[in-house]
Amino acid sequence: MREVRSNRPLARDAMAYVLAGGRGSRLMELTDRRAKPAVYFGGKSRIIDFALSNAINSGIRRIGVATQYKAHSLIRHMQRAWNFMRPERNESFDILPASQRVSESQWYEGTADAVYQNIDIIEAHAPRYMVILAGDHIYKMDYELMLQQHVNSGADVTVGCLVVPREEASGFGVMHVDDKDTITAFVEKPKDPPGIPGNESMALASMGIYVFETKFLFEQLRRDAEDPSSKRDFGGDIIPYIVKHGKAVAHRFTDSCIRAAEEIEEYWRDVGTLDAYFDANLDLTDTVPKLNLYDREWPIWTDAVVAAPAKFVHDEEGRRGHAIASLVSGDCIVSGADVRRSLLFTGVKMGSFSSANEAVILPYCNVGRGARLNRVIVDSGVRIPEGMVIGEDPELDARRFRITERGIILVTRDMMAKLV
Ligand code: ADQ
Ligand code: ADP
Repeated sequence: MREVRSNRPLARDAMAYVLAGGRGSRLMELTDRRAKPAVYFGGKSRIIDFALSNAINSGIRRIGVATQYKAHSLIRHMQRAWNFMRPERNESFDILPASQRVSESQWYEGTADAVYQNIDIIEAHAPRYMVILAGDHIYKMDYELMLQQHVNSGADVTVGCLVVPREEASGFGVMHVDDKDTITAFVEKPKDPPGIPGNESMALASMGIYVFETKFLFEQLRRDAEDPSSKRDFGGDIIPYIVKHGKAVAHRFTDSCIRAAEEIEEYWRDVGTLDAYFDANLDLTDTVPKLNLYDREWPIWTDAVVAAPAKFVHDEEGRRGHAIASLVSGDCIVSGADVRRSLLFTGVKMGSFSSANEAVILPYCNVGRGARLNRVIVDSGVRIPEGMVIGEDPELDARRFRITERGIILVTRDMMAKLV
């Protein structure tokens, strides 16, 4: 086994490559006009900010982001928030839309193809290691630890993994490992996921994040591109091939917070459904939330919008505007309104006598006078008309808006436009 001796973090020799092309169709109309990584989360961020912040906080200074599906607001966000890299210090930030650079007939076919088609751009940055990431998960993780394990174990690929309940594992790549965490078997999204030997109710699941030496990754991508049976996918093709013909090692996820402050539990969320998205946002309103956004050791970077301070005022009849157990961003005005266990993203205006209870209200919404919102997600830019009540009559709500099995309601601009 080779030990790392240099003090220079391996992250400085690495490039993070974020896959941000997926649709995230289980988020329904929330991803009608934007890719899942562009969906807002946590009061002011977008989902992709978590993977990108992890990369920056880990010390990585070369980043590429592959986009495909409905990438407009994602690209605009990244141009605004993530353009602080300095080429003169060998730093870079490349947005890589599927632009048919290799073949005019092809978009990115699968996740491996989204890297393969940009090999020349990556080569120009000459990173020694590649950290391949998904752009659609909420978690805090130090990739330097994964890089160190990769070098020390002599693996061809290191795969980030989590322990999940077996009945939830069929949406993941599921693996078996030996006592040194070398992966001995890997199946992509099995219908009947194998459990962990000795702990059959749980399964070891891939997080869809991988570390490779760049040279080896390119060899694999070029080999895969010649294989007519391949779907050009990391989880479906590249990783199973290496497990069979080379050395793949599992890296067990540890929350960067746990190292920093011995915090409660490891936090990783897919937020792939409206219910999961709602719960993960609402969790943040707890007094001690599972995800700490106030951690100075591991800040979540995002677009520093120019916004006036949030303001709470009396309405004309002297009713106090207030918010309790809530996250309220800049440019919000709460005027004589009652806000509880809710998130008001940038620029939300709550009118007199209105109320929000367990509401996730995305940027630049206007909640009209006397409107009441209960257990609802309101998409960006929606104007809730005066007096409208949402979340008190499931039958009425189901006719007007999207309502989940658990009764969480989604309201979008398109749905509202159909009502008037
Ligand atoms: P999935 O979750 O199904 O499986 P996949 O659809 O392959 O993930 O997307 C992975 C990432 O790549 C996402 O961030 C997505 O946005 C992006 N993406 C998808 N298609 C793309 C394309 N054509 N171009 C660019 N980006 C694209 C994967 C692994 C599993 C693992 C789970 C963990 O295959 O083994 O368990 O992630 O969530
Ligand atoms: P996304 O919701 O993915 O960001 P848009 O960028 O189109 O998609 O923004 C959604 C809504 O927010 C639109 O109605 C837009 O007009 C509004 N909006 C965006 N930025 C501002 C701003 N600085 N001031 C006021 N409204 C804004």
